[in-house]
Amino acid sequence: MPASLEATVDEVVETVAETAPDVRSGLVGRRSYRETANASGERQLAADVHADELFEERLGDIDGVGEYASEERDGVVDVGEGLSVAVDPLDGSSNLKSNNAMGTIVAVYDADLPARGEDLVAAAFVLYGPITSMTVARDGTVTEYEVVDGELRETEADVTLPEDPVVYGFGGRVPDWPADFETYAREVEQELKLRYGGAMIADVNQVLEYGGVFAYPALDSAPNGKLRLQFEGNPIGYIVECAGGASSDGTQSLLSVEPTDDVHQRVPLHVGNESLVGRLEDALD
Ligand code: P6P
Repeated sequence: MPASLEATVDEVVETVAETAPDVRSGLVGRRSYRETANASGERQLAADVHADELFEERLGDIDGVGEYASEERDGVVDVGEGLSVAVDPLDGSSNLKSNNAMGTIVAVYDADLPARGEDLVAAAFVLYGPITSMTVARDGTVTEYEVVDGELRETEADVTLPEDPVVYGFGGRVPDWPADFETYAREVEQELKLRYGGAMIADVNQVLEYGGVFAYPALDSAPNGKLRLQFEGNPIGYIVECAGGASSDGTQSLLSVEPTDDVHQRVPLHVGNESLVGRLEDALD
């Protein structure tokens, strides 16, 4: 990657880390729903909007960032020239009312939005767990940090999925699963331990730590699933693939999915150990 792009990616990563403590402290007192809904028709918490405003202001100020988009905004915001940043400011924000883990997802594309996952130059997530951590994928490797006073402290270099899978987590309601996915799920639940908490970042981090599979599949009621390609599918697929795992929309890597002109395009999302994702694709054949 050219030095200028590397420098911009460095600044995006540092800005997200600096902003994470403000997002976390801003959760207090912002657990109420607003009258508004986001472009995906989901109710917005005050915390969703607060986090989005912080990221738009600070990421949009970076020289070398040209576009900003987020799950909480209808369209793409032109903020200058350069890389495009797509953000899920508070992934799993419905967990705020029950005081459970949530995250922030950031995708950095060297292309205008909506972009293909193959145009990613970096992706990261912040996990607001007992500890605020940040996981960053760039140049084919994944690094985990603790975020301390907005500073990154490396805790694990070259994060790689363990070979022997341990956990699984599948979204959607069982009666809404297509029959072929349900058959696959019934096999996996005989082999692994259930870890599903309602915030993808926390569940995917279990897969990165212990090995396994996370999916929010196509549903009978929602053939394209629930999660968004630009803000969730591409960055999480990129991170898991950089960690030696696999991603799929059911037939191909999430990074190969053809984007439509809808920045909020949904995609069935499956990520985890290659063996488990391969079995899933065979099951959906
Ligand atoms: P459900 C959170 O709203 C989210 O976008 C993901 O973080 C999470 O995996 C999923 O939706 C949870 O959806 O249907 O289980 O509430």
